[in-house]
Amino acid sequence: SGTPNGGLSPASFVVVANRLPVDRDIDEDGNSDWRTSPGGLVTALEPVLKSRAGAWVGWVGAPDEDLEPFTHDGMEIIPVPLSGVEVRDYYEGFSNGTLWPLYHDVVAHPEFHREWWDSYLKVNRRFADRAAEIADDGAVVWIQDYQLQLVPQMLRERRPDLKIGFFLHIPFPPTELFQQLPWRREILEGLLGADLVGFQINGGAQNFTRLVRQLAHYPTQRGSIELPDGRRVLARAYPISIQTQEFYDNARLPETAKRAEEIRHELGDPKYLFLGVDRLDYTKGIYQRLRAFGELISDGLLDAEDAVFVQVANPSRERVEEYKRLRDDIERLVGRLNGELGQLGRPPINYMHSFYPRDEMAALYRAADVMVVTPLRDGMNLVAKEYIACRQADDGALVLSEFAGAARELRQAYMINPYDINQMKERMLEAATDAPRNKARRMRILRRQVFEHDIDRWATNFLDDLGSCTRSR
Ligand code: GDG
Repeated sequence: SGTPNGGLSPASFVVVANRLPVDRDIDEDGNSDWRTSPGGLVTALEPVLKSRAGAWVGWVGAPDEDLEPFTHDGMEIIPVPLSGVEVRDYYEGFSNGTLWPLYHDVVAHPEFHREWWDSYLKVNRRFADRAAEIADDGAVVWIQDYQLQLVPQMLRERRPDLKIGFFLHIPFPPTELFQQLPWRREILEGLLGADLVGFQINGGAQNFTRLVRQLAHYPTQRGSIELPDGRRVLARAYPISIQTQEFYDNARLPETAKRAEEIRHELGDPKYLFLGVDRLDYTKGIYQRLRAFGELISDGLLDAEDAVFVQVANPSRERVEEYKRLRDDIERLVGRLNGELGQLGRPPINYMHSFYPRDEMAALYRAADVMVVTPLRDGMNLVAKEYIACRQADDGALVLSEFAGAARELRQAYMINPYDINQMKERMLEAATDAPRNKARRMRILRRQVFEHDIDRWATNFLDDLGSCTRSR
């Protein structure tokens, strides 16, 4: 064990994730080059990877590509190939058509197909094999998210010398829902291959340990699970965060301030600028929030002269049926509301189905008076934290769903239940029109929370705990 192939040196720290931390740039002459992907997880783990001779095992994001391992910016990149059929069955199918809706409270209907499961099994095995080949003796391996829940056990079988951590970025569902899964036992055992299983919130860790008791009858004591072979698994919450200081600094730049002003001006200098930023996903409650905003205007509680909603919805999982339907529904709603409530050149809803550059996002966050985050269920929701981080003073307002993981920490937000449209309307209106001193009191506490708990702290907490798990052998 521990001998890597391909002439790569063994890694003492390995990240295993569905996607690699690099994107390919192709220039005019067709030469390709690699760029570190933007995003908090990658940026947070990069220093750890560099200082510990780290490797990252993941898929490049395109089907049918078998790339050799390479070094990028001090990290070993270990690509895992997926065929077109596997992208359909493992990724779009089992990961996003079965697990995603099931783990998000079945807000959409999960589909169970045996071919999808077979593909999930096969692809998880491939990830585990790559990790087993690259990891040095006694290395630390950190597996990420719902696409790879079988990897911990598969890896442990081949490499019992490793310290294995797993982090779930999405909610872990109540046992009543999880039990629907025909492969519930396999997934449970897959996760129990880890020494430490991390969740976004305590509720997730509790759902998991309860499930372990009910389904596997293993004794648990608080977050500690005892397996028949005497091994112990720890289940705990590690709320993920963002690079708070970077967001703040980027938003503080004079260019960003100028752009924020421009945006407000282009929107007709509204008194209240509401903002939503999401992947176009049915868990995010985009439809519900736009309906609430539309009703505030049609009820005469907000004036279309004063209030504008900007909704950035970036394209996501576009080949999955449920996502096509959602897009149609939202676009029909936006068209109807703008048609009924808008005036020439002044649509009340500015809807963008596109991915925004990072700087433009910072300007939008800075420009917005009310950030509207209304998921029906969300593991954490980083957008809420990013908005807070971009505030330059104790101003602005966050409307937040109690069903986002972030609600556990961001208690001073204007909290809503996205299923209660009347309450959502009231709170959105309150957030817009509240006295500055009330907003400041809330925002001061929110900012302190997000500055004190950034993503570096998240990674350090997880890795420290994983480090102190006793080796099983
Ligand atoms: C999963 C879980 C959990 C979005 N649009 C643009 C853009 N974004 C960036 C945001 C934010 C990220 O994407 C979205 O993160 P979220 O946390 O809001 O949601 P998911 O994508 O569903 O993430 C979630 C997360 O994993 C981490 O564990 O919080 O619960 O579902 O960073 O800023 N960025 C740019 N342009 C866009 O148009 N540049």
